[in-house]
Amino acid sequence: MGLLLSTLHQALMKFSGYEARILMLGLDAAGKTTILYKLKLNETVCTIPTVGFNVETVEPIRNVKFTVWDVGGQDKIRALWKYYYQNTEGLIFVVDSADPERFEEARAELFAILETDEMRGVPFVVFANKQDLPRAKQPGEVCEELGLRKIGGHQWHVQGCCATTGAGIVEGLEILTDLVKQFKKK
Ligand SMILES: Nc1nc2c(ncn2[C@@H]2O[C@H](COP(=O)(O)OP(=O)(O)OP(=O)(O)O)[C@@H](O)[C@H]2O)c(=O)[nH]1
Ligand SMILES: [Mg+2]
Repeated sequence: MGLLLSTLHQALMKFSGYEARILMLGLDAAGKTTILYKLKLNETVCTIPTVGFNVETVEPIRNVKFTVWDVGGQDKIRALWKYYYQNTEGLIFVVDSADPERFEEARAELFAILETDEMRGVPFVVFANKQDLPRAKQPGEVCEELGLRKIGGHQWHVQGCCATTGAGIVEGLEILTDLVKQFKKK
């Protein structure tokens, strides 16, 4: 019975299209892998810089099953990001809110992603991560520094979060889910 229900559930999810491919990008050490495994395992894992990618399917959020691709953000491997754009339905862009010296670099990378054909119209959530650190900038300030209001053609939201405690992550993804649903309807 359990198996039947789970098969039915999977079929329904497929039928209703309630699955989404989510890409998670951001500069190195922003906290992407920490976010991914907080979501997947509800644990704060000890990370090393990602060379390549991690991919996990996480528990459905508002009925949408997310497959999250977390791609390494070190300068030398950012050229590989473009190979993950195809079929992306939502973007998570993670920023270290306590590293304002790199906001400009983060802004340039985000704008470059959003300008590509494959990412046209894809909604995104900026996670203003590391809000636990004393010098972290507020999400509003991160929004200003990233020039998000200048971006047209994409629905977006800025969410303050702390990957190590998990605060704010589900809230941000609930909003991304709503944006992805609207995007998929189009
Ligand atoms: N204080 C604090 N540290 C965090 C937070 N999130 C991540 N970190 C730390 O930041 C460091 C980098 O985190 P990662 O998750 O490996 O960063 P990443 O974005 O995956 O980095 P790359 O794989 O190199 O692209 C680790 O030491 C984490 O423990 C947070 O919310 N608060
Ligand atoms: Mg990583």
